[in-house]
Amino acid sequence: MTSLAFPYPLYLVISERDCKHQSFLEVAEAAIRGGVDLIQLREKDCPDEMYFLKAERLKELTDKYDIPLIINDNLRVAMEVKAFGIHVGTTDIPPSTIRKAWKGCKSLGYSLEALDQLDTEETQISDWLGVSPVFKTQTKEDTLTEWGLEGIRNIREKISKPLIAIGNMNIDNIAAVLEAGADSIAVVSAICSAKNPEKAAFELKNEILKTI
Ligand code: TZP
Ligand code: MG
Repeated sequence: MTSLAFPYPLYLVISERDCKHQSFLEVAEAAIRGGVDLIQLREKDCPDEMYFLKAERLKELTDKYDIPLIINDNLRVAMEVKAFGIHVGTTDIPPSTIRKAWKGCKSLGYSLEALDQLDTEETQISDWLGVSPVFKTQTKEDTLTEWGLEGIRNIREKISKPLIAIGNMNIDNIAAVLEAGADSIAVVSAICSAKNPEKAAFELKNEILKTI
C-alpha cells in the first residue's frame, strides 16, 4: 500500500512536440477527462515568450478542471502564469535559488539522477523528487542512472519525500513501480503518443487505483 504523500498519482508531462495525433491542449484536456491528476508543461528550446503563451493557455485549461500546473525549468514563466510549482533538473536553476526568488511556489520538484544528491541541501529543500529515469526511454536520452525497481527501493529506504517515477512508465510496469515505493507515475508517451489519450489516461489511472 503506497501512501498518498503526493496526492497526484497520475502525472502527465506534456510538450507540443511529444503530442503525436492532436494539439497539446486537446491531449491535455482528454488526459484530464481520463483521470490525470496534475500536468507539467515541459518545453525544451522554446523562447520565453512562446513558452509563456503555451503555459498561459494550458493554465486556463488546468484552472477550469482544478488541476495543478507545474512548469519545467522556466522560473519566469512559472511565476508569470502563477503555476502551482516548478520542476528542475540537476543542470537547471537550483531549488535554493527558486525558493528565494519565488515565495509563491507551492510545489518544487527536483530530478534525482544519482544517490549522492540525496544528502544535498538542494534535495532537502525540494518538495518531491523525480526518479529519473526509472527505465530507459526514447523520450529523453541524455540521462545518467537507469534506476530500475531496485533503485526506487533503495531511494525509498533513504528518504521519505514523495517519489515521482518517470521513464518508460506504462500499464505493464506501474504496479511494480508503485510497490517498489513510488508515490506517483509520470508519463509522456503513454498518453501523448496515444491515438486516444483519454482512454490511455483512464486505463493508467485504473491500474494505479488498483495498486495504491
Ligand atoms: N525525465 C526523465 S525520463 C523523461 C523525463 C522527462 C521522459 C519520460 O518519457 P516517457 O515517454 O514517459 O518514457
Ligand atoms: Mg534540464
